[in-house]
Amino acid sequence: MHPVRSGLVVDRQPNIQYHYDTDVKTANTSSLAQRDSKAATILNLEAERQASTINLIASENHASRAVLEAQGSVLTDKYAEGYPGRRYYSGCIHIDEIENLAVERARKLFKAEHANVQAHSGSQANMAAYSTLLEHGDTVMGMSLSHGGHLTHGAKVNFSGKWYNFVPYGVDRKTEMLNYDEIEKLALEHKPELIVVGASSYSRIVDFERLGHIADRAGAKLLADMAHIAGIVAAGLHPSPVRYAHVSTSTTHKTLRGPRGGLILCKREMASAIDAAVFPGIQGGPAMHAIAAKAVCFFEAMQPEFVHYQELVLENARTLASELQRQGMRIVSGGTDNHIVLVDLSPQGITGRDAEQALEATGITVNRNTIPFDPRPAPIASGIRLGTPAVTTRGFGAEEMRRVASLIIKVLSSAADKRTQEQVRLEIRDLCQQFPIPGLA
Ligand code: DSN
Repeated sequence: MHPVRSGLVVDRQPNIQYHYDTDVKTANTSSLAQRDSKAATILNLEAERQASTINLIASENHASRAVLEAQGSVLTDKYAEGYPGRRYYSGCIHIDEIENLAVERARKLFKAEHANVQAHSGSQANMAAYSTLLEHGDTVMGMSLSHGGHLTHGAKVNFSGKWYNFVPYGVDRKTEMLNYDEIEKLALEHKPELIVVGASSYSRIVDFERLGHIADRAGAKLLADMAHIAGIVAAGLHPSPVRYAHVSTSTTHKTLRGPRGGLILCKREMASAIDAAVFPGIQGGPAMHAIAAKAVCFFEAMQPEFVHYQELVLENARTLASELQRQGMRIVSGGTDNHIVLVDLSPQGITGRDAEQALEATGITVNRNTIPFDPRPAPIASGIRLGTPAVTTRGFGAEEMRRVASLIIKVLSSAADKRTQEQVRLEIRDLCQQFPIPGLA
């Protein structure tokens, strides 16, 4: 056991015991259970873990039963290298239909001239975009990982940082928000071929229009990675980058609430180059079951209830941030405009890692996160990143968010002893029982 300055006690080798006594209808594993009981048991345990804990990981969500069905379908079996109408395999008649459906829906949803739905992930979407827009060694500007950017925006350990000359930009020290004048200054100084905008832990509106102007002035292209905010953009509640960026990339499983996967949107004149960069450039056969699930996700995102869902995601994030603030926590940048709440734990003297572990032990899942100008390395970090997409899908509203904030404070408070932790754990279990996960119900 290792006491930290605040008095928070964290087990360094946690043996987290989940108590799965909720009445969960677990994943549909009947055939699996007969065929492979070990794998089935693990899947059921994961379903129960999700059902009986509060998921505040900002990049996660709960996909609908329809999305899960499409993903677990017969399309798993089909090879389809190539694109609709020009495949390297026969038997692709329905594969073409489903990919065309996904492409058309993505284009309509985001008002894009072209969509590629084959990228297996957000990282591969970015890799394909870079290989279309850049030569190895080119200069690129991207938001520093430690200020909220992404691994593929130039981190030294990633292909992006190894193959391209990334010049990082960050947030303003005082406001902890993007400073567009500074970005412009840097762009005019370095004259990059590309400016990448997008983030994994930035909770404020991104002014894509302004960044488009900056890129134009610097003679650069603009790539917008909207993975985190794609669902909010689709709902019209955050400005869309699609008009301003030469290429926009995304994942489909965060606020967009679809299957795990990538998406690329671009102007018509770049369509063939982007498609060729994905296949045969960096990928072989597309994951057609995931593409079918993306088609379903885009359909769901076009429904009026999806806009309402995103409104609640934003409202819940604001409630969580203001309640944590009211109870003495420091929120990076002073608040949130999206689904993310970045909490700076340095005033409490708690590390992100300790907070993450203490919260997990009581049934609240978050991730440790560096804060801008963090003196601690990423594996320890001074903050935690919270997000509201998953709990909002479950039906949490303002009242539940206020309760969640109080539970977080209780767990992280110096007074949290074993008895308090057990009380919190039971309260979380009760709360979760009232809000079943739609895909598991
Ligand atoms: N790892 C994702 C996140 O958690 O934000 C980004 O790819």
